[in-house]
Amino acid sequence: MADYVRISKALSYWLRHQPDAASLMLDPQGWTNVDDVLAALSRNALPNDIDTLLALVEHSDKQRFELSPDLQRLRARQGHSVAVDLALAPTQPPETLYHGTIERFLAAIMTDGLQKMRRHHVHLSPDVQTAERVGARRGAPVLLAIDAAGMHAHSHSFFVTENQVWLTDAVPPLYLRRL
Ligand code: HQG
Repeated sequence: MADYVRISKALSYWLRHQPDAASLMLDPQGWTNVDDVLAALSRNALPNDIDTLLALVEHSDKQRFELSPDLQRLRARQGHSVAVDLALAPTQPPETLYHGTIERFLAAIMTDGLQKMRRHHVHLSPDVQTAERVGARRGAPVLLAIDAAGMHAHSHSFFVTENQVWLTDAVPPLYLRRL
């Protein structure tokens, strides 16, 4: 299990932020070659057999990674800082979405709204429990409810990834409510 976490952290870094660090090339949709990934894992003294990689992709708690149907290519489903076009279609969001953060960021968020910071989108969760886990990565979680229906009615676009992360460009303070 510890191996899975180490591989997952390495893959997140390479496939979202620094493909160069592992001599990987991402195509415009963020895909890279599975054989190149295995070679990079090997160079970093990480488990590098295809079965381990398949199991990691399949069992990753958050379904962070996606394999092509022919198992030749791998990509991160979201969370990139390098330029990629995930080719997601705009989708009508549920009435309410959630965001988990921490107290320290709250004043800025209530003034400036939720900003994408270093990612390509603001990441929102469909349920409170997930938002709580996201916030808890940084400390005691503070939960925000987002009036997604209201935003959508005012022409804000939403996208949803296959692992149910909702993405939007920014959330103005008007649509935010602390829970
Ligand atoms: C905060 C993980 C000050 C925001 C998670 C957050 C998620 C502001 C931080 C996914 C702000 C950005 C995304 C403002 C937003 N002023 N702070 N105006 N607007 N913030 O990591 O949502 O493990 O980029 O509240 O599970 O925490 O990567 O976003 O605390 O699904 O697969 O700025 O990342 O998934 O942090 O997390 P992040 P996030 P993975």
